[in-house]
Amino acid sequence: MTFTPSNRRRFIIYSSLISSFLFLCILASINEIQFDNFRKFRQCAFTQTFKNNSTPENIFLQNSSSHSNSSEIRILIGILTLPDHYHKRHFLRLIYGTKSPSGAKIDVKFVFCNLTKEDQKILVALEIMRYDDIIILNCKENMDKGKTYTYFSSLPEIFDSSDSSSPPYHYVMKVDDDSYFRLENLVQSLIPLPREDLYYGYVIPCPSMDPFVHYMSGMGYLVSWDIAEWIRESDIPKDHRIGPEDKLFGEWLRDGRRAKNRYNAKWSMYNLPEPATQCTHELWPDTVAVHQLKNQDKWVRTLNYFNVTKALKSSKLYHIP
Ligand SMILES: *[C@@H]1O[C@H](CO)[C@@H](O)[C@H](O)[C@H]1NC(C)=O
Ligand SMILES: *[C@@H]1O[C@H](CO)[C@@H](O)[C@H](O)[C@H]1NC(C)=O
Ligand SMILES: *[C@@H]1O[C@H](CO)[C@@H](O)[C@H](O)[C@H]1NC(C)=O
Ligand SMILES: *[C@@H]1O[C@H](CO)[C@@H](O)[C@H](O)[C@H]1NC(C)=O
Ligand SMILES: CC(=O)N[C@H]1CO[C@H](CO)[C@@H](O)[C@@H]1O
Repeated sequence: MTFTPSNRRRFIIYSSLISSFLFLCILASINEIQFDNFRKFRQCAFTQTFKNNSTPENIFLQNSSSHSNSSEIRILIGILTLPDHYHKRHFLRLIYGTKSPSGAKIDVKFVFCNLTKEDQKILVALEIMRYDDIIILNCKENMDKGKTYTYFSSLPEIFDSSDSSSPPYHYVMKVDDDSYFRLENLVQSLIPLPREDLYYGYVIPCPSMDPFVHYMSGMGYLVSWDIAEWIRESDIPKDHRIGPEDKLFGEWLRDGRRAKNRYNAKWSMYNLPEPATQCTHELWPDTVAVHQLKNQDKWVRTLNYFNVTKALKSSKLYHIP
């Protein structure tokens, strides 16, 4: 935006509005029980930052519960990928960047191991400066040699911050880069579920509908934060890291008698039927995730089916039939 004098004046007015509003938030919080203070302050501040056109009156009429409140679900979606997959990340940012569901705070982050090439040091650093959505684990890129273990067991330390919400995320996910998650539907499916000791996904083997037999498919699964903490602390995963990782994950939970809450999201999660197998399902409205989007054509058909560009505003700047 250009900084014309009138823009600048507006900017100053908004800034002072924001400051005085924050000040009032602090004042309001002082009277509350200590434990509640920070949350109230955050809600207050959060509501404000998303209003650029509020007059003082409607700032105060604005009910903070409509934006952010303590029942909001916090989810980390970790998409495991490789440092060189720049195009894939660009594409997935487009997909997940368009809309954030109400009632939830979802962070989508790309996860990989140590960088190995000189150009990555510049290119990945630039991405981080621009998007801040990358987690680099302390590991050497591998398949079935413990990346999943490193991912989950690193989270409690990475997000350990005494000033943030507790837990930092209610749920953490490991997601394949050829899966498409519909975040709105994901959140809806999580609302009634426990926020502790939960293991959620598409149960393998394909015909099984019993979430205790045996483990959730690598297309994408979700566990509550306490399970990530358990993975960090327990010897069971630590001593059993090498092998097919998602299957191992199920075995850790079985051997550690964890995840007494389980949710089988079949058939709202499924593989695309090409060719049809016992694991596949046709695209249908009741979908949380589609897997096996191995090429652009499959992505395009899927995104088209779910009307993801329906909200595109009309404008004189472009015309898309
Ligand atoms: C605002 O929220 C409070 C509870 O947090 C509720 O009692 C009140 O009715 C709400 N006001 C409006 C205008 O929605
Ligand atoms: C919190 O937000 C959720 C989702 O937006 C809403 O359904 C719920 O009523 C809110 N709760 C309170 C206490 O305001
Ligand atoms: C990853 O990189 C860090 C810092 O650059 C280094 O200390 C660590 O040893 C590396 N880990 C592996 C497994 O190569
Ligand atoms: C997409 O939009 C079409 C046309 O409006 C509608 O018939 C269809 O049900 C929508 N699909 C989904 C999955 O919502
Ligand atoms: C950046 C932003 O949110 N701009 C909005 C400010 O308010 C006007 C008027 O309501 C909107 O049209 C802008 O999109």
